[in-house]
Amino acid sequence: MVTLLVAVLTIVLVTTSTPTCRRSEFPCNNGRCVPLNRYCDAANDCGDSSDEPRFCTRKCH
Ligand SMILES: [Ca+2]
Repeated sequence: MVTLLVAVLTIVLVTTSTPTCRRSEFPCNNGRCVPLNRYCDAANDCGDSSDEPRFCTRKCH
């Protein structure tokens, strides 16, 4: 039973610690989420410029 509890706790921890961005959002490196249409728009929306990679293709993935 203890193993099961540990497994459940691990799953909860993993799912809550990972950035939960919507499908329509881009997950920033700093954990923030910005709308995908803000990706590669030459404006630093994340705050750490992770939505503005060096080689922007203007393609939303
Ligand atoms: Ca941007």
